[in-house]
Amino acid sequence: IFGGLKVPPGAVPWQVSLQVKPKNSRQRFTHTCGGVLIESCSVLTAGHCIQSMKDMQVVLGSLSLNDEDPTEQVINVQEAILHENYRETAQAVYNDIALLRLEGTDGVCANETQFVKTACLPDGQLPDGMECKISGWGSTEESKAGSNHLLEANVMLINQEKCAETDIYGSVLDDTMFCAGHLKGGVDSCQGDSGGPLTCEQNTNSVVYGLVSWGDKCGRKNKPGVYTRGSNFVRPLTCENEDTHVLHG
Ligand code: 4AZ
Repeated sequence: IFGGLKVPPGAVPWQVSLQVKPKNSRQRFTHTCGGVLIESCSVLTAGHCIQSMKDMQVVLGSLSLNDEDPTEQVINVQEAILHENYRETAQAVYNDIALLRLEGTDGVCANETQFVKTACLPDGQLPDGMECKISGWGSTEESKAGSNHLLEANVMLINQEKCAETDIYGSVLDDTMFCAGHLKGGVDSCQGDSGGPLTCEQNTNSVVYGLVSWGDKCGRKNKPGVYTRGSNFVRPLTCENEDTHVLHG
């Protein structure tokens, strides 16, 4: 995340670190992408994060990649399902979404805690200009490595016609994507944030409106982040994940 701040414990409990290692190798798992927990055994990520012939695991409930958080849950990926119309060109990535099925028993994979919760799925479009949140362990500058600590930033939903203007992204932009960020630059997602959440608050619930997908570098003027349009791919469901405050005394 370019221009972000550290995420406090439990503030983005649906954030996943998708980690891979070459199949059957003794190498360690390394962070490659973000993801979003949407059900106990289901994680959404970007299609371009799925590389074949790799062992994959997800880490949930973690803030720091280097240290082992006592709150973290590490779960193997059983299956990765890439969108059937996923397509990558030199200019853009289309239908950039994949579903990860996690290993578990009796439909329980991730255990819900204060630090691990599901995000809600979107049930339609949200207004241009709305402020939403992005998060991830990706680069903090174009030429820098990823962040050890999970970072977040606020971004604005950008009008689709505006973002398809020639000085921004032009006609490569389609309905499977939308732009968010700040046209003046400075706050953006970046390499290593891919697949992670763009959530917007709706009726006090956090809805995964987008997934970090692509962009022309990071944080540049008139080059906002491009996100996979979640509402294009899911059926709406009723969902709640708001903080419930237990009152004592
Ligand atoms: C990347 O390389 C990448 N500024 C991800 C997000 C953005 C740019 C690049 C958006 O994975």
